[in-house]
Amino acid sequence: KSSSKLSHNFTNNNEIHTSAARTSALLSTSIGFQLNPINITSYRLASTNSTWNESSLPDKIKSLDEYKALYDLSINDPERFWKMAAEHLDWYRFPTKIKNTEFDYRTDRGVDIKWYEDGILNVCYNCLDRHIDHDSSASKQVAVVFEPDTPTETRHHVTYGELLRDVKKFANVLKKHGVKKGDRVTVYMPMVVDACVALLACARIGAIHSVVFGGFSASNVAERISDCDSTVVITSDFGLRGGKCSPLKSKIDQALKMKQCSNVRTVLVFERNYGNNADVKDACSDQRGTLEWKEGRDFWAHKEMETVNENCPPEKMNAEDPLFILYTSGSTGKPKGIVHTTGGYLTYTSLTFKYIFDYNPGDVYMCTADIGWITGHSYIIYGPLSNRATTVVFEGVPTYPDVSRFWNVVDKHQVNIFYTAPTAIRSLMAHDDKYVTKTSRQSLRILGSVGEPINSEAWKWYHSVVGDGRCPIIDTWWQTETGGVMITPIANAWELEPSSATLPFFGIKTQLFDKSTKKPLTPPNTGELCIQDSWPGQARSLYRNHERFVDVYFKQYPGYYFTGDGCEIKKNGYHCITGRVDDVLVISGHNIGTAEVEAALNEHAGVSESAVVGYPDKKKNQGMYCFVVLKDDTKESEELRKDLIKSVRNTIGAHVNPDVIHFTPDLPKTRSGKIMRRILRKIVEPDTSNLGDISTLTDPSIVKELIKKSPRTK
Ligand code: 6R9
Repeated sequence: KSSSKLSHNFTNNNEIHTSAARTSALLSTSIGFQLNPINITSYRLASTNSTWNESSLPDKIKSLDEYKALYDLSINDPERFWKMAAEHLDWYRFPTKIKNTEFDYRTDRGVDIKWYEDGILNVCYNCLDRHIDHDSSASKQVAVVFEPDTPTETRHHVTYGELLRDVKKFANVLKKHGVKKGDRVTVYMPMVVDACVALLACARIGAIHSVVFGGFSASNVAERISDCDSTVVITSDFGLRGGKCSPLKSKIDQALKMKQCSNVRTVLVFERNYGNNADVKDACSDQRGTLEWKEGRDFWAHKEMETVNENCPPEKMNAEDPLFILYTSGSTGKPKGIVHTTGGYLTYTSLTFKYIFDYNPGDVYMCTADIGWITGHSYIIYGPLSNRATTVVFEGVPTYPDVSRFWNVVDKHQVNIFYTAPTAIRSLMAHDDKYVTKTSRQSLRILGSVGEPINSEAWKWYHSVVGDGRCPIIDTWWQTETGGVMITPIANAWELEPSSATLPFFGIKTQLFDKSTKKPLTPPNTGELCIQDSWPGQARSLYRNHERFVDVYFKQYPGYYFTGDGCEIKKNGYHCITGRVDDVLVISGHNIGTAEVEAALNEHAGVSESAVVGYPDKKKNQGMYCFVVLKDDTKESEELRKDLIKSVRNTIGAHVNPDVIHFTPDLPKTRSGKIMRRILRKIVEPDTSNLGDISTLTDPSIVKELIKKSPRTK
């Protein structure tokens, strides 16, 4: 372990917990956490005497004290903090201007965000070449461990040297097909190493990638291709997921037949061949050889790579040049093309990865997200690779071939840091613990969570069963728009509480507001979460639609970035995200967060998952409708229904009375695992005539089932 450069000089004027208390908390065999006995209410409000006198940032954040000293610096002197952070990267020209940002739309300048604006760097160089330039042994270090959908498929790990070679070649293929700096390239790929090659190659030549999740329908891809006007598409013949074949190339063929995609001139197709086990058939075997091929437009990537040379100098990019566009799965309206830029994004994802996950050289890190989502961008590719980490690319799903899959992969690759979503945790928790406990998991050191609030039952199961009570749970709150993690524990630096993302990362100043009065609230309190000042990783705009960017994020609370999430800040300063603020029910004058009710339902021993929505009710303003998924071994019954209503009343209060409990085997979810509440609301309203686009659901058929069974549609 590298030692921290801590000899800074700050006086600790708070009763900070001792590291012994923390250690005992972490080692405790039962649950392994304890409520924080100390008062850190003032962690950001009070003037501490903590100062940071070093000229560079430490390698690790080891305690709350260190955090406080650096946090204060990051808020009081962001220029100095973010200059030190930028020193973690290699620049062709180190920036002289660090921060130049305006959040207030009412000013002459309007909302305008610039970081490191005169700096010059290349993201791909920072993720690959520089590790080898600094230490030639890096070329032999494994950069990406590929774990295919079918565990028996044998695959080679890819070293930094190999990855760099492939990226350079593929970058030259892009150039050969006329792709230039600033051009948009749509990427529609399965979770394979070639997806990393595609993104890094774009970054190398300054092309702006726009990844569209491989589960999206042809018309959704078409919409995203045309919105950013891509002329080149990178895809794969097939993808494999959960033993099923996904014909990606043919979806692109369909998309490109639509008028709005007439500008696409080149499709580069990676081959998803079946590793070295030629004797094993995969789910796509029957479909191979049936591909539609348009001469002059479609090219095999591997064949093209044979025609180019291996030299490809990285393009010198301005820090504010766009790196990528990523469309957020819009729950309403047109998808938003979130734009991230080069210098600030990489500085932020790199630093958050390093500190939050306490990455040590040699660690194997695994994130189960898909590269089609921001988590895949920031914490499978850019954050880990810029830190010279070994990152696992997992093609499969948590339940195939069986529900031990994650833990078998952890054992197989000796994964030390594991990062997944609550939805996966809850689905695995519904099965017998033996599927977890029969695996070793001894390599695990840190467990992360992202994507939605993690209810305390899931948190505790993740902690005690998966992590054997030894691994801290890093509940990271952030968004596509924020680029990187915003509110989070830092592994082993302070105590945890179930369902709390704990404290803001460096440079992030949170502010709660009252939804109706729009007035700022002083913690402890619950309100709408805003961020007071800019951070380098934040989105700069929506692609060619700055006005909508300002409307959505900067108009509700002038001068602040509005997250759209509700948050409780507790007495000890810990933050608990309560869910989207648009998911609040108003029943008989009481404001009830649907997330709160869901958490209460999920605490019940028989419940695997739930989703709560409101419907119009003349008497009470709204009625409360609860969709409930039961665990494998639990049967629905009238008694259970009553029991659930009782436990919600007991947990939240007698004013909270579910009107309908609807047992269902599943919920409509987006491919990223988020429950599509928009559809549930329509079902219970009931207004099923126009459900909108349901093609982005993992299983659209569930919607019909729900309508059929709902008492409100009868
Ligand atoms: C990274 C990502 C963003 C929304 C966000 C919030 C929810 C994400 C969370 C969480 C509670 C967490 N969310 N992480 N809620 N606790 N740890 O998921 O980005 O797909 O844009 O979603 O997800 O509601 O506003 P994105």
